[in-house]
Amino acid sequence: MSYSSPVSPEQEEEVSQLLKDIPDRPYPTYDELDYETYLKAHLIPNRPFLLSSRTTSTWSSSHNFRLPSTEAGPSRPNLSALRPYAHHIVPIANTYVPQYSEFERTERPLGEVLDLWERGAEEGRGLYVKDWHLMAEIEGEGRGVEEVYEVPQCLRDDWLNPPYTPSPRARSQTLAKSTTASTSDFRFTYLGPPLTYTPFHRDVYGSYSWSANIVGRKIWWLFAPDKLDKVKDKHGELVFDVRKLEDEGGGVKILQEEGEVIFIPSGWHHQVVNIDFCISINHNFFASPTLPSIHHTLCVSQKRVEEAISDVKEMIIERLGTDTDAWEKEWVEEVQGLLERDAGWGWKGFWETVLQNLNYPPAAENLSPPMAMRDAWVREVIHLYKTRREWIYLAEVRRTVEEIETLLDM
Ligand SMILES: O=C(O)CCC(=O)C(=O)O
Ligand SMILES: [Fe+2]
Repeated sequence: MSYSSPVSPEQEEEVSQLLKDIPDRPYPTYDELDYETYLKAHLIPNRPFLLSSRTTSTWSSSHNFRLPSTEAGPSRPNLSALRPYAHHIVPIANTYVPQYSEFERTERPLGEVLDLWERGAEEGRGLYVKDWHLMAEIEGEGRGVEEVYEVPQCLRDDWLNPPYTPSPRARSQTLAKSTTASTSDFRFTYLGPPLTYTPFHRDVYGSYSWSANIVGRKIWWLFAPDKLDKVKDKHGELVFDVRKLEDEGGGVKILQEEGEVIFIPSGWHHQVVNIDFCISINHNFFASPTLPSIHHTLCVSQKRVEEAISDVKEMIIERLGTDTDAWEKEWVEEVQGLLERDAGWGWKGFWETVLQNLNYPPAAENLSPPMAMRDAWVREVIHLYKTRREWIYLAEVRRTVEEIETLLDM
């Protein structure tokens, strides 16, 4: 059985409206991108690009997950090819039920969602499987991710995810990373019917992301950090859906064709709508050129946490007084605990990730920035960190930073 399309005439109309007036792409699309161009024209200046479908044409998923379309155009999804993963418990957003600044979220076995889509059930129409850790699941089951994809060469210097290996990961390799934040896995798979979407957002930690369309096409709206003036509501808050705004908020609109990979710069807001039934794979990631902006994003997140719990600071001061610095140590630790829950990591995770990637560079030298440049970015963030009071009060983190300094001969 395959996907039976329950798209209503209204939805078809919506799709054709979305496809109207797609402007020319203001960013390059490469058949092949050498590392030097990637670094100098995109990573460092933080500029988007796309890779053509040539990049993904050799991926297993490009063959297995696609059923040829009846007409010229994008493929249909081969849902039967996803059955081997039916037992994975996957996060699902119901895009028909917005909730606060997200959608209603549930977790279900993938097989149940595939059933709904194959039956053409009404209930399945707005469901979007997102943030499914397919690669981690495959590796956890002792197989290699080559059964799905291959990370493009220039994107292998990835400091946030386990280093790319096509074949099954040796147990020792999985364990080596297990004490650091970089074990956290940001290799996601997304699948959903036409018009399911991801609301306007910026990616975790201020990371970059790349996203490959295995099946179907997506429309992206991209907003550079200095282009956010038209995407705020009357309270000054960022909107949920830029399609509701005049001129769609003035973002750069891009139609990403099947097979193409898009690169989203660090700190850029974006929104994504699936035009066809889509299966896509993305990585959130960063590398040494992004360290200063990741550092900055963590500082901003920390400030927000501090403001949210300023009453706790008063309570600590009341209890311990200000004669010694005991209150400040407790406050700094309290803030880190909440930061880890709120932002996903704190300074411990940040510096352990840096150390880990210096000790075990994830990509070959010719696919990474020159060592002197890498070290200069690391030095820059060490210098910034040393002006913070966490440098004084978080002793364990200080030892990690000192280990990094030794590595860099500082
Ligand atoms: O494809 C989607 O729905 C969202 C992808 C996304 O936000 C990303 O790759 O950063
Ligand atoms: Fe994103």
